[in-house]
Amino acid sequence: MFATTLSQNTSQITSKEAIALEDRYGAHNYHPLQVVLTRGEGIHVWDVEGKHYFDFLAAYSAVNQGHCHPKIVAALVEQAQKITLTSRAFYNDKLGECEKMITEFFGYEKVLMMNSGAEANETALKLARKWGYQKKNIPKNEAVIIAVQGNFHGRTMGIISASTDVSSTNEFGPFLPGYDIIPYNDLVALENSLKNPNVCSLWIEPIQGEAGVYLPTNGYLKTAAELCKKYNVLFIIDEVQTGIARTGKLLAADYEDVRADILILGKALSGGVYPVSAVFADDHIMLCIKPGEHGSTFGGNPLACAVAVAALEVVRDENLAENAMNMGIIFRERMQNLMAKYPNKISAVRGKGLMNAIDIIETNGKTAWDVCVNLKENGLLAKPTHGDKIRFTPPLVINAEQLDECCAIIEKVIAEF
Ligand code: IF1
Repeated sequence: MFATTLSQNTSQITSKEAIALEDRYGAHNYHPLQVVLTRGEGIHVWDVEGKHYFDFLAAYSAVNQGHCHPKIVAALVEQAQKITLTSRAFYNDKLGECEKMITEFFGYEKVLMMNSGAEANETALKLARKWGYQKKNIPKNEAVIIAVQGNFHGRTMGIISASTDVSSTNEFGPFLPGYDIIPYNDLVALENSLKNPNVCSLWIEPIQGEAGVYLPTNGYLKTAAELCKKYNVLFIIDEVQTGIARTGKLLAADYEDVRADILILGKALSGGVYPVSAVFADDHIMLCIKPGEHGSTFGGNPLACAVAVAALEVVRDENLAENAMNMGIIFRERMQNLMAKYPNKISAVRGKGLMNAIDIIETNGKTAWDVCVNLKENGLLAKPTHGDKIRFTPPLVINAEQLDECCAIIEKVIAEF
């Protein structure tokens, strides 16, 4: 049993004080669970009173390598004492080496490094439009991007312009034109939309994370890729949440041997240590953007590069995809048994690798939120999404013994629910 509490309150502030400060001085753009974290290590986090929790969110799958992974932190610290930011007005000794390593890691000719997942998605959309005008001869300003219902790609204006989630769009209009939004996992609707010669790209998540871990039918990605090829349309796959070993393969698209024309990564590309995102494509696409046409102050900075290389080396050296695959099988079996035992409390179990979710049936006014509060009281942190779904995405370094302990906590809380 891991040491469950830190010996003393290592922080100078109480939970109550920290929450009050955020309430008074911070925007109210989140509704966090009432827990104030001060330390993380692997799958473990502690609050300011020293209470231990298993982290089953991993910062929405940004901490796949575990909190404060020593190799990644060492890379950060070492680089931080040399040079952190040169801007792209000059070269530096880290970017080229990082670009070589990560393009070989994912099998692309080129990469454009950004910071947040949203920025990488915006970059991919701009790149696809450029390609559409230069290579598909789409009339200027007529390019159309196919998005799908239930998507989540970030919070910027260009991205929410394609959102079907009212909490992402309400009172943020007017929106960017040039999207055709079709149902997810619907190949008939997709082919109809692709027939429009002004379509430059299809843009989807291989599993819809925010929507509640929705997996498309087996073969959807493969056929979508074939249809994109047939209609000369770029296939953009957003693996910000599903990528980097989360689903049991390096990329979720690997399950169907699909290679995106434009691949988007973020989150765990840095192991949660620093904001790093990236857009991958081959030369005939990537070189449509010329010098001075796109950029970012921090994009591809030396610190980000040092961290990204270390973070990917950890994924490779610690076989995190294989572990996610194996632990995920155990986890879903435990959840399916739990659902069989309490069919009036859990209505669905979904997922791949260590990207899983359960649907909670509201009981006596108790919701998924209440389950997460009880999980917290029992030492496990998870967050509901869209009301009745609870996403379970622990760091991919979790071992069988820890997983058993965490499943026992979930089973206890559901039994008492
Ligand atoms: C929030 C959600 C998850 C993403 C995919 C791009 C981005 C995300 C597939 C943008 C980001 C984060 C954002 C964060 C919570 C979290 C989230 F609930 F919002 F949707 F994971 F499901 N593509 N997802 O999942 O990356 O700009 O944030 O670096 O906004 O509350 P980002």
